[in-house]
Amino acid sequence: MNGEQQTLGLVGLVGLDEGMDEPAMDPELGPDVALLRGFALAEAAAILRAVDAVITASPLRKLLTPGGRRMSVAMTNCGRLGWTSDRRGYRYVQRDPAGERPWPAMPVVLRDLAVRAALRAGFSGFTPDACLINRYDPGARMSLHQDRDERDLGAPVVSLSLGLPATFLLGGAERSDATVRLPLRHGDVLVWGGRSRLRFHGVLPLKAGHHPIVGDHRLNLTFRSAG
Ligand code: MD6
Ligand code: FE
Repeated sequence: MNGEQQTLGLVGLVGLDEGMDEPAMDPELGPDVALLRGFALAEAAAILRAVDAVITASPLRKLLTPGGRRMSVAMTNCGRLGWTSDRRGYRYVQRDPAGERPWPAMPVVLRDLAVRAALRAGFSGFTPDACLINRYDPGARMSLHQDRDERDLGAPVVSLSLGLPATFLLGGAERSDATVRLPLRHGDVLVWGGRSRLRFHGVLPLKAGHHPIVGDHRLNLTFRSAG
């Protein structure tokens, strides 16, 4: 655990206006979760250029689960570590298994956004070393899971949504716990950690549509301190 990583216990839905007197709280989200609506809108164009460069260097691919099923979401990474999956399991690796070269460096515009979002949500000292890039085409989904492959579970996960909207399911500590449905739209950033770090979550099948900047899919970037 990283002792510097601390949560101030800020909860809920924080609006666009940095000068707001009090953040709009949403008790539905639970402790140590913040949904920063539109947080990335101002930098969206620069972020998308950076993502394109990463995808050119380390192309998106649909990974195999340890159980042998092909994931519907296409993935790649940037940063010192990248998340991957195959018959041997889920893990973080320093090299892209497709080509055995290091993952592309994490672009400063991405890292900076993640650090500012974490701070805004009450997590100081966030030092992401991994950024997983997910592309959802229509019908792609992510079943309920916990994020527990990271070494430092004291650090939050910062999740940026771009392009088509999706419905995010936020559950509890047990797979069978009830879930709340959160619509995630272009530019939204979801931050969670602390008491919510190991909650189950997933994404419903993406509805077809067209986004004027991103096109016919959704991109999701998750930043973590993995190693
Ligand atoms: C997604 N996100 O939004 C998938 N995990 O496409 C995740 O699995 C996720 O958004 C941990 C924290 C935030 C997330
Ligand atoms: Fe996750």
